[in-house]
Amino acid sequence: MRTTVAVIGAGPAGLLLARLLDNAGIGNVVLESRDRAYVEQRQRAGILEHGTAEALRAAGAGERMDREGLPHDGIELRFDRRRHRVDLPALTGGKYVTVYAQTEVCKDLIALRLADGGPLLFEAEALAVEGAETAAPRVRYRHGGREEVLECDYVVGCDGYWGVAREAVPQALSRVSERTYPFAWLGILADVPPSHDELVYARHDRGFALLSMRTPVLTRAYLQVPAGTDAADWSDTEIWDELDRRLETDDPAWRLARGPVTAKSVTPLRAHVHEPMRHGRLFLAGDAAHIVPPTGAKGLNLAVGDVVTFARALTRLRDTGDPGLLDAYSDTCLRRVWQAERFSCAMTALLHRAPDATPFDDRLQLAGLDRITAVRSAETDLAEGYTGFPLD
Ligand code: FAS
Ligand code: PHB
Repeated sequence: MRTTVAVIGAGPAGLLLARLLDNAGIGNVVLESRDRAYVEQRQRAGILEHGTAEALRAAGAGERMDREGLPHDGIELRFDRRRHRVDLPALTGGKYVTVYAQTEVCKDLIALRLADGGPLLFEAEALAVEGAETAAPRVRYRHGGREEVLECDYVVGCDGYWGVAREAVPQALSRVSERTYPFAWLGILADVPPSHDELVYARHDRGFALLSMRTPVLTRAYLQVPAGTDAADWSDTEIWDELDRRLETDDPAWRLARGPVTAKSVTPLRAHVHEPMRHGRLFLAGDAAHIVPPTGAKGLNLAVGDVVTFARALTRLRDTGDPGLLDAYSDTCLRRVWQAERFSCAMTALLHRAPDATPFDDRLQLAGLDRITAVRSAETDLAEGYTGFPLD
């Protein structure tokens, strides 16, 4: 098989890239190792930045998002029994975020792709990227029990952290920066309307808690737990009791609504950046190149930023012969990636309690939060980080 762009992975990065290339009239084939059902139900991100929602609309993939997604103009910071609302549009010149789950973004893009008849091969596992340093790279993959080769001009590795694309960048040319945290997130889905109409980020001496949602009747919530925690060690009642403790407030109107927990999982917290994000005709996008701690809700949004940058650059080369944007792909994306790492790590440090935290550390965190509530420039910095860094 032959195409212009081989896209490895049908997560949000690979699927949106395929859509953008289709819209630009650039041939592409998507290889995805799992089946459709798995990709469409894999619970991950839930918050779309302002720029991500605009990119989905511009790609003609925003119709259901605008119909069913929940626009949010604010988030709440909860600490020391206090509640503080951060008014996002007021601090960012009108930007807001949208609650619309990654599962739904993937469902929409897959439906569009299959409706257009574009090649999207499920249960097609890429085995290796070959010839990235040549003008004719190829992807060796297994599909239907047979080994195949996809010839192309460019390969974009959108195959996540555990994918194969990154392996094609020689170690001698790679620089990896990473941080692992001694804690993780215990996440639940629960069949109960969210107890608040915006996300609540709580800092507490017992650890971080996040009250999020998927729909007006589906709550998503997270608790900071020690790294290596087994979700099965937490009963549903223990989870709700702990959420209640960490979300405590002096506001008599507050009450945490409990309901049946339908999913429970533990996600380790870590940060990882692989540089460069390009090696010859191979480009890395999304989790294949970078992981951020989820505290800043940046993972999915960074993946979108990478593929918007790639599609724009390849279209420019095709239309004008100018390789400038493509040659700048890695630097352009890494500048945004490091801002997202800075923001996500700062949010993680501000809101999570380290196992060896001292009373002095606790006071520093509370002072940091107090400053955000009292100083507009500090609050603006958080709001700008949360609503998203420019895609160009
Ligand atoms: P993805 O990992 O989504 O997609 C990669 C795709 O490539 C997958 O479909 C995989 O099956 C496929 N693939 C892998 N190897 C392949 C091969 N050899 N051949 C073919 N296909 C291959 N972000 C948040 O903002 N909030 C959250 O709550 C949150 N929770 C998360 C929980 C987990 C467990 C993880 C891992 C991430 C979470 N994230 C969260 C971040 C998440 O949203 C990612 O940033 C996002 O999925 C990145 O999208 P992609 O880069 O497309 O990678
Ligand atoms: C989520 O809803 O999954 C979510 C929201 C905000 C975050 C992280 C995860 O910061």
